[in-house]
Amino acid sequence: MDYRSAFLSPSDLESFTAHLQRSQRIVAVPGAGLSASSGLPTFRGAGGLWRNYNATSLATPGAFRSDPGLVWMFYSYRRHMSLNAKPNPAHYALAELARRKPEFLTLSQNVDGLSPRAGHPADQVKLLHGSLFDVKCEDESCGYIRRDDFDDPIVPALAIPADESSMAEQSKARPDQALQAAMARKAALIKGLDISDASIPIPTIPRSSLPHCPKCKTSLLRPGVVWFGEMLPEAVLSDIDAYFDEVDPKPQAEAGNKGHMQPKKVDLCLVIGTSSQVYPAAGYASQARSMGARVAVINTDPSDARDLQEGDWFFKGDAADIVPEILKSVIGEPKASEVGKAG
Ligand code: BJW
Repeated sequence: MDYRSAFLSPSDLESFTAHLQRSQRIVAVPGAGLSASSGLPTFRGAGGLWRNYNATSLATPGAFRSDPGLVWMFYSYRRHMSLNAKPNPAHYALAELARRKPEFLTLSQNVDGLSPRAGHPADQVKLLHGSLFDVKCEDESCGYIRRDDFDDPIVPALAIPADESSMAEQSKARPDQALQAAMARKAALIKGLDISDASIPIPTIPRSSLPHCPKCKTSLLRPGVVWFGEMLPEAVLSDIDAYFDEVDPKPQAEAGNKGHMQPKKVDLCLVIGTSSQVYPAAGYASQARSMGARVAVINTDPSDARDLQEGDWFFKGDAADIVPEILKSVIGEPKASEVGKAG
Protein backbone atom coordinates (compact mmCIF):
# COMPACT_ATOMS: atom_id res chain seq x y z
CA MET A 1 0.00 0.00 0.00
CA ASP A 2 1.27 3.44 -0.81
CA TYR A 3 0.59 5.40 2.33
CA ARG A 4 1.89 8.59 0.74
CA SER A 5 -0.90 8.94 -1.77
CA ALA A 6 -3.50 7.62 0.68
CA PHE A 7 -2.83 9.69 3.77
CA LEU A 8 -0.54 12.66 3.15
CA SER A 9 -3.02 15.40 2.42
CA PRO A 10 -1.39 18.15 0.34
CA SER A 11 -2.56 20.90 2.70
CA ASP A 12 -1.17 19.11 5.79
CA LEU A 13 2.09 18.47 4.01
CA GLU A 14 2.30 22.11 2.93
CA SER A 15 1.65 23.55 6.39
CA PHE A 16 4.01 21.02 8.01
CA THR A 17 6.75 21.79 5.49
CA ALA A 18 6.45 25.53 6.07
CA HIS A 19 6.74 24.99 9.83
CA LEU A 20 9.63 22.51 9.50
CA GLN A 21 11.63 24.93 7.40
CA ARG A 22 11.30 27.63 10.09
CA SER A 23 12.09 25.18 12.91
CA GLN A 24 15.51 24.91 14.54
CA ARG A 25 14.83 23.25 17.88
CA ILE A 26 13.19 19.96 16.96
CA VAL A 27 12.67 16.92 19.18
CA ALA A 28 11.80 13.44 17.87
CA VAL A 29 10.41 10.67 20.08
CA PRO A 30 10.54 7.43 18.09
CA GLY A 31 9.41 4.01 19.24
CA ALA A 32 9.36 0.48 17.88
CA GLY A 33 7.24 1.48 14.83
CA LEU A 34 10.30 3.31 13.44
CA SER A 35 12.04 -0.04 13.01
CA ALA A 36 8.97 -2.05 11.93
CA SER A 37 9.85 -1.70 8.25
CA SER A 38 13.31 -3.03 9.02
CA GLY A 39 11.56 -6.26 9.98
CA LEU A 40 11.73 -5.83 13.77
CA PRO A 41 8.46 -6.52 15.60
CA THR A 42 6.89 -3.91 17.85
CA PHE A 43 6.05 -4.76 21.48
CA ARG A 44 2.31 -4.34 21.83
CA GLY A 45 -0.64 -5.31 19.67
CA ALA A 46 -1.04 -7.89 16.92
CA GLY A 47 2.27 -9.45 15.92
CA GLY A 48 3.99 -7.76 18.86
CA LEU A 49 6.98 -9.34 20.56
CA TRP A 50 5.07 -9.80 23.77
CA ARG A 51 2.09 -11.55 22.21
CA ASN A 52 2.68 -14.73 24.16
CA TYR A 53 4.29 -13.36 27.28
CA ASN A 54 3.27 -10.82 29.82
CA ALA A 55 5.66 -7.88 29.32
CA THR A 56 6.50 -7.90 32.98
CA SER A 57 7.54 -11.56 32.74
CA LEU A 58 10.43 -10.49 30.50
CA ALA A 59 11.23 -6.80 30.90
CA THR A 60 11.70 -6.39 34.65
CA PRO A 61 14.60 -6.97 37.03
CA GLY A 62 12.38 -9.47 38.91
CA ALA A 63 11.91 -11.54 35.74
CA PHE A 64 15.67 -11.70 35.28
CA ARG A 65 16.20 -12.76 38.90
CA SER A 66 13.62 -15.53 38.67
CA ASP A 67 14.45 -16.87 35.18
CA PRO A 68 17.66 -15.38 33.76
CA GLY A 69 17.84 -18.10 31.08
CA LEU A 70 14.43 -17.23 29.62
CA VAL A 71 15.12 -13.49 29.74
CA TRP A 72 18.58 -13.91 28.17
CA MET A 73 17.09 -16.10 25.42
CA PHE A 74 14.56 -13.33 24.63
CA TYR A 75 17.34 -10.75 24.40
CA SER A 76 19.67 -13.06 22.49
CA TYR A 77 16.88 -13.44 19.91
CA ARG A 78 16.41 -9.63 19.79
CA ARG A 79 20.20 -9.06 19.38
CA HIS A 80 20.27 -11.61 16.59
CA MET A 81 17.28 -10.07 14.76
CA SER A 82 18.60 -6.52 15.15
CA LEU A 83 22.08 -7.44 13.88
CA ASN A 84 20.50 -8.95 10.80
CA ALA A 85 18.16 -5.99 10.19
CA LYS A 86 19.09 -2.88 8.24
CA PRO A 87 18.20 0.73 8.97
CA ASN A 88 15.23 1.84 6.85
CA PRO A 89 14.65 5.18 5.07
CA ALA A 90 13.19 6.76 8.22
CA HIS A 91 16.38 6.09 10.23
CA TYR A 92 18.45 7.67 7.44
CA ALA A 93 16.05 10.62 7.15
CA LEU A 94 16.32 11.42 10.89
CA ALA A 95 20.12 11.09 10.71
CA GLU A 96 20.20 13.55 7.81
CA LEU A 97 17.87 15.97 9.61
CA ALA A 98 20.30 15.87 12.55
CA ARG A 99 23.16 16.89 10.23
CA ARG A 100 21.10 19.73 8.72
CA LYS A 101 19.64 21.01 12.01
CA PRO A 102 22.22 21.03 14.81
CA GLU A 103 19.53 21.72 17.45
CA PHE A 104 17.53 18.61 16.51
CA LEU A 105 17.55 15.99 19.28
CA THR A 106 16.15 12.44 19.03
CA LEU A 107 14.94 10.81 22.24
CA SER A 108 14.77 7.21 21.08
CA GLN A 109 13.07 4.42 22.97
CA ASN A 110 14.62 1.87 20.63
CA VAL A 111 17.41 -0.43 21.73
CA ASP A 112 18.05 -2.03 18.31
CA GLY A 113 21.08 0.04 17.26
CA LEU A 114 19.55 1.02 13.89
CA SER A 115 19.76 4.81 14.39
CA PRO A 116 23.49 4.68 15.20
CA ARG A 117 23.99 2.33 12.23
CA ALA A 118 22.19 4.84 9.97
CA GLY A 119 24.90 7.35 10.91
CA HIS A 120 22.75 9.43 13.28
CA PRO A 121 25.24 11.76 15.00
CA ALA A 122 25.81 10.24 18.46
CA ASP A 123 25.39 13.50 20.37
CA GLN A 124 21.98 14.04 18.73
CA VAL A 125 20.37 10.75 19.70
CA LYS A 126 19.71 9.85 23.32
CA LEU A 127 18.99 6.17 23.95
CA LEU A 128 16.35 6.36 26.66
CA HIS A 129 16.08 2.60 27.16
CA GLY A 130 19.73 1.65 26.63
CA SER A 131 21.00 -0.73 23.99
CA LEU A 132 20.75 -4.44 23.23
CA PHE A 133 24.49 -4.32 22.56
CA ASP A 134 25.48 -3.07 26.00
CA VAL A 135 25.89 -5.70 28.69
CA LYS A 136 26.44 -5.01 32.36
CA CYS A 137 26.83 -6.77 35.67
CA GLU A 138 23.49 -7.57 37.32
CA ASP A 139 25.06 -6.42 40.57
CA GLU A 140 24.98 -2.62 40.40
CA SER A 141 27.64 -2.32 43.08
CA CYS A 142 30.11 -4.12 40.79
CA GLY A 143 29.53 -1.50 38.09
CA TYR A 144 30.95 -3.50 35.15
CA ILE A 145 29.60 -2.42 31.74
CA ARG A 146 30.70 -3.40 28.24
CA ARG A 147 29.42 -1.37 25.30
CA ASP A 148 29.06 -2.36 21.64
CA ASP A 149 29.26 -6.09 22.19
CA PHE A 150 28.00 -7.46 18.87
CA ASP A 151 28.82 -11.13 19.47
CA ASP A 152 26.02 -13.34 18.20
CA PRO A 153 25.41 -15.41 20.21
CA ILE A 154 27.00 -13.74 23.20
CA VAL A 155 27.70 -17.22 24.65
CA PRO A 156 27.22 -20.54 22.81
CA ALA A 157 24.25 -21.60 24.98
CA LEU A 158 22.30 -18.56 23.72
CA ALA A 159 22.45 -19.47 20.02
CA ILE A 160 18.99 -19.14 18.49
CA PRO A 161 17.68 -22.54 17.44
CA ALA A 162 17.60 -22.57 13.62
CA ASP A 163 14.40 -23.09 11.69
CA GLU A 164 15.27 -26.58 10.45
CA SER A 165 12.03 -26.99 8.47
CA SER A 166 12.58 -23.91 6.32
CA MET A 167 16.21 -24.92 5.85
CA ALA A 168 15.15 -28.34 4.56
CA GLU A 169 12.48 -26.83 2.31
CA GLN A 170 14.79 -24.27 0.77
CA SER A 171 17.63 -26.67 0.12
CA LYS A 172 15.18 -29.20 -1.39
CA ALA A 173 14.11 -26.60 -3.96
CA ARG A 174 17.58 -26.45 -5.57
CA PRO A 175 19.27 -29.71 -4.49
CA ASP A 176 21.70 -29.64 -7.39
CA GLN A 177 23.25 -26.30 -6.60
CA ALA A 178 25.66 -26.24 -3.70
CA LEU A 179 25.75 -22.45 -3.54
CA GLN A 180 21.96 -22.16 -3.42
CA ALA A 181 21.85 -24.74 -0.65
CA ALA A 182 24.52 -22.94 1.34
CA MET A 183 22.67 -19.65 0.93
CA ALA A 184 19.41 -21.24 2.01
CA ARG A 185 21.13 -22.65 5.11
CA LYS A 186 22.52 -19.23 5.94
CA ALA A 187 19.11 -17.60 5.43
CA ALA A 188 17.48 -20.14 7.72
CA LEU A 189 20.11 -19.65 10.39
CA ILE A 190 19.67 -15.90 10.17
CA LYS A 191 15.93 -16.32 10.42
CA GLY A 192 16.08 -18.61 13.42
CA LEU A 193 12.99 -19.70 15.29
CA ASP A 194 10.53 -17.14 16.54
CA ILE A 195 11.01 -17.74 20.24
CA SER A 196 8.48 -15.07 21.13
CA ASP A 197 5.94 -17.67 19.95
CA ALA A 198 5.07 -19.67 23.07
CA SER A 199 4.50 -22.83 21.01
CA ILE A 200 8.25 -22.93 20.30
CA PRO A 201 9.89 -24.68 23.26
CA ILE A 202 12.74 -22.68 24.74
CA PRO A 203 15.65 -24.73 26.03
CA THR A 204 16.35 -24.48 29.74
CA ILE A 205 19.78 -22.97 30.10
CA PRO A 206 21.77 -23.66 33.26
CA ARG A 207 23.04 -20.57 35.06
CA SER A 208 26.62 -21.74 34.56
CA SER A 209 26.20 -21.41 30.75
CA LEU A 210 24.91 -17.81 30.88
CA PRO A 211 27.34 -14.89 30.47
CA HIS A 212 29.18 -14.08 33.69
CA CYS A 213 30.72 -10.80 34.82
CA PRO A 214 34.46 -10.78 34.08
CA LYS A 215 35.05 -8.22 36.86
CA CYS A 216 33.40 -9.65 39.98
CA LYS A 217 33.37 -13.18 38.54
CA THR A 218 30.31 -14.12 40.61
CA SER A 219 27.28 -12.33 39.16
CA LEU A 220 25.66 -12.73 35.78
CA LEU A 221 25.91 -10.19 33.01
CA ARG A 222 22.53 -8.79 31.93
CA PRO A 223 21.36 -6.80 28.88
CA GLY A 224 22.10 -3.07 29.20
CA VAL A 225 18.49 -2.08 28.61
CA VAL A 226 16.08 -0.26 30.92
CA TRP A 227 13.41 -2.47 32.41
CA PHE A 228 10.15 -1.39 34.08
CA GLY A 229 10.76 0.13 37.47
CA GLU A 230 14.37 1.04 36.63
CA MET A 231 15.72 4.54 36.27
CA LEU A 232 16.72 5.70 32.81
CA PRO A 233 20.49 6.24 32.39
CA GLU A 234 21.49 9.24 34.49
CA ALA A 235 23.66 10.80 31.78
CA VAL A 236 20.83 10.55 29.25
CA LEU A 237 18.35 12.21 31.63
CA SER A 238 20.75 15.01 32.47
CA ASP A 239 21.49 15.67 28.76
CA ILE A 240 17.75 15.88 28.10
CA ASP A 241 17.22 18.23 31.05
CA ALA A 242 20.09 20.37 29.79
CA TYR A 243 18.47 20.54 26.33
CA PHE A 244 15.08 21.58 27.69
CA ASP A 245 16.64 24.01 30.18
CA GLU A 246 18.92 25.73 27.65
CA VAL A 247 18.40 29.47 27.71
CA ASP A 248 18.83 31.99 24.96
CA PRO A 249 20.16 35.11 26.70
CA LYS A 250 20.06 37.29 23.58
CA PRO A 251 16.36 38.08 23.07
CA GLN A 252 15.85 38.57 26.80
CA ALA A 253 18.79 40.95 27.05
CA GLU A 254 17.34 42.82 24.10
CA ALA A 255 14.02 43.08 25.94
CA GLY A 256 15.85 44.43 28.99
CA ASN A 257 14.85 41.29 30.91
CA LYS A 258 18.26 40.08 32.07
CA GLY A 259 17.09 38.83 35.46
CA HIS A 260 14.59 36.26 34.13
CA MET A 261 16.26 33.77 31.84
CA GLN A 262 13.59 31.73 30.05
CA PRO A 263 14.37 28.33 28.47
CA LYS A 264 14.61 28.37 24.68
CA LYS A 265 11.40 27.62 22.85
CA VAL A 266 11.02 24.21 21.18
CA ASP A 267 9.67 24.53 17.62
CA LEU A 268 8.54 21.05 16.66
CA CYS A 269 8.09 17.57 18.15
CA LEU A 270 7.91 14.45 15.94
CA VAL A 271 6.27 11.45 17.65
CA ILE A 272 7.09 8.46 15.47
CA GLY A 273 5.83 4.87 15.74
CA THR A 274 5.21 4.71 19.46
CA SER A 275 2.11 3.76 21.42
CA SER A 276 3.08 6.52 23.89
CA GLN A 277 2.28 4.33 26.87
CA VAL A 278 5.65 4.19 28.61
CA TYR A 279 6.98 7.01 30.77
CA PRO A 280 8.99 9.18 30.93
CA ALA A 281 9.27 8.88 27.09
CA ALA A 282 5.53 9.39 26.63
CA GLY A 283 5.75 12.71 28.48
CA TYR A 284 8.32 14.41 26.24
CA ALA A 285 5.79 15.50 23.58
CA SER A 286 3.75 17.35 26.24
CA GLN A 287 6.93 18.87 27.64
CA ALA A 288 7.93 20.09 24.17
CA ARG A 289 4.39 21.38 23.59
CA SER A 290 4.50 23.31 26.87
CA MET A 291 7.65 24.98 25.51
CA GLY A 292 5.90 26.12 22.35
CA ALA A 293 6.33 23.11 20.05
CA ARG A 294 3.82 22.05 17.46
CA VAL A 295 3.44 18.26 17.39
CA ALA A 296 3.39 15.85 14.43
CA VAL A 297 2.47 12.21 15.01
CA ILE A 298 3.43 9.51 12.52
CA ASN A 299 1.79 6.15 13.17
CA THR A 300 0.00 3.36 11.32
CA ASP A 301 -2.68 3.33 14.02
CA PRO A 302 -4.68 6.54 14.64
CA SER A 303 -5.77 5.30 18.07
CA ASP A 304 -2.14 5.57 19.22
CA ALA A 305 -2.03 9.28 18.34
CA ARG A 306 -2.79 10.33 21.89
CA ASP A 307 -3.67 13.86 23.02
CA LEU A 308 -3.78 15.35 19.52
CA GLN A 309 -4.64 19.04 19.71
CA GLU A 310 -5.65 21.65 17.21
CA GLY A 311 -2.68 22.64 15.10
CA ASP A 312 -1.03 19.20 15.39
CA TRP A 313 -0.43 17.01 12.37
CA PHE A 314 -1.25 13.32 12.15
CA PHE A 315 0.36 11.40 9.29
CA LYS A 316 -1.06 7.90 9.10
CA GLY A 317 1.18 5.21 7.67
CA ASP A 318 4.51 3.47 7.67
CA ALA A 319 7.22 5.65 9.21
CA ALA A 320 9.67 4.39 6.57
CA ASP A 321 7.51 6.03 3.87
CA ILE A 322 6.21 9.06 5.74
CA VAL A 323 9.28 10.35 7.57
CA PRO A 324 11.56 10.81 4.50
CA GLU A 325 8.62 12.30 2.59
CA ILE A 326 7.66 14.95 5.15
CA LEU A 327 11.31 15.93 5.77
CA LYS A 328 12.22 16.08 2.07
CA SER A 329 12.20 19.86 1.76
CA VAL A 330 15.04 20.03 4.32
CA ILE A 331 16.96 16.78 3.81
CA GLY A 332 16.52 16.26 0.07
CA GLU A 333 15.90 12.96 -1.71
CA PRO A 334 17.22 9.74 -0.07
CA LYS A 335 20.37 8.19 -1.51
CA ALA A 336 19.83 5.02 -3.58
CA SER A 337 21.54 2.95 -0.83
CA GLU A 338 19.03 4.18 1.77
CA VAL A 339 15.72 3.30 0.18
CA GLY A 340 15.33 -0.43 0.90
CA LYS A 341 12.85 -1.87 3.37
CA ALA A 342 12.77 -5.42 4.78
CA GLY A 343 10.93 -7.82 2.49
C1 BJW B 1 4.11 1.96 13.41
C2 BJW B 1 4.55 1.06 12.43
C3 BJW B 1 5.12 1.59 11.27
C4 BJW B 1 3.77 -0.08 14.10
N1 BJW B 1 5.22 2.91 11.13
N2 BJW B 1 4.20 3.26 13.24
C5 BJW B 1 4.05 7.77 35.01
C6 BJW B 1 2.78 7.25 34.99
C7 BJW B 1 2.58 5.88 35.10
C8 BJW B 1 3.65 4.99 35.22
C9 BJW B 1 4.89 5.51 35.22
C10 BJW B 1 5.10 6.88 35.13
N3 BJW B 1 6.42 7.10 35.15
C11 BJW B 1 7.07 5.92 35.23
C12 BJW B 1 6.16 4.93 35.29
C13 BJW B 1 6.45 3.48 35.39
C14 BJW B 1 6.86 2.86 34.04
C15 BJW B 1 5.76 3.06 33.01
O1 BJW B 1 5.82 3.91 32.14
N4 BJW B 1 4.73 2.26 33.06
C16 BJW B 1 3.66 2.36 32.06
C17 BJW B 1 3.45 1.00 31.41
C18 BJW B 1 2.44 2.94 32.69
N5 BJW B 1 8.10 3.42 33.57
C19 BJW B 1 9.28 2.96 34.00
O2 BJW B 1 9.34 2.07 34.83
C20 BJW B 1 10.53 3.62 33.45
N6 BJW B 1 11.37 3.96 34.55
C21 BJW B 1 11.14 5.03 35.31
O3 BJW B 1 10.29 5.84 35.04
O4 BJW B 1 11.98 5.13 36.41
C22 BJW B 1 11.57 5.97 37.47
C23 BJW B 1 10.38 5.31 38.14
C24 BJW B 1 10.43 3.97 38.45
C25 BJW B 1 9.33 3.38 39.07
C26 BJW B 1 8.19 4.10 39.32
C27 BJW B 1 8.14 5.45 38.98
C28 BJW B 1 9.26 6.06 38.38
C29 BJW B 1 11.30 2.61 32.62
C30 BJW B 1 10.57 2.23 31.36
C31 BJW B 1 11.41 1.19 30.62
C32 BJW B 1 10.66 0.65 29.40
N7 BJW B 1 11.38 -0.44 28.90
C33 BJW B 1 10.95 -1.13 27.69
C34 BJW B 1 11.82 -2.39 27.52
C35 BJW B 1 13.21 -1.99 27.05
C36 BJW B 1 14.07 -3.17 26.78
C37 BJW B 1 13.57 -3.97 25.63
O5 BJW B 1 13.52 -3.46 24.49
O6 BJW B 1 13.19 -5.12 25.87
O7 BJW B 1 11.06 -0.27 26.55
S1 BJW B 1 9.20 -1.51 27.73
C38 BJW B 1 8.97 -1.30 25.98
O8 BJW B 1 7.99 -0.26 25.77
C39 BJW B 1 10.31 -0.80 25.43
C40 BJW B 1 9.86 0.30 24.52
O9 BJW B 1 10.91 1.22 24.29
C41 BJW B 1 8.67 0.88 25.24
C42 BJW B 1 7.75 1.68 24.36
O10 BJW B 1 7.15 0.89 23.40
P1 BJW B 1 6.90 1.48 21.95
O11 BJW B 1 8.19 1.77 21.31
O12 BJW B 1 5.92 2.57 22.02
O13 BJW B 1 6.32 0.19 21.19
P2 BJW B 1 4.80 -0.30 21.05
O14 BJW B 1 4.85 -1.69 20.55
O15 BJW B 1 4.04 -0.08 22.30
O16 BJW B 1 4.18 0.67 19.96
C43 BJW B 1 4.57 0.63 18.60
C44 BJW B 1 3.80 1.69 17.86
O17 BJW B 1 4.25 1.75 16.52
C45 BJW B 1 2.30 1.46 17.80
O18 BJW B 1 1.66 2.70 18.07
C46 BJW B 1 2.04 1.05 16.36
O19 BJW B 1 0.76 1.46 15.89
C47 BJW B 1 3.15 1.80 15.64
N8 BJW B 1 3.60 1.21 14.38
N9 BJW B 1 4.28 -0.22 12.82
C48 BJW B 1 4.72 3.73 12.08
N10 BJW B 1 5.54 0.77 10.24
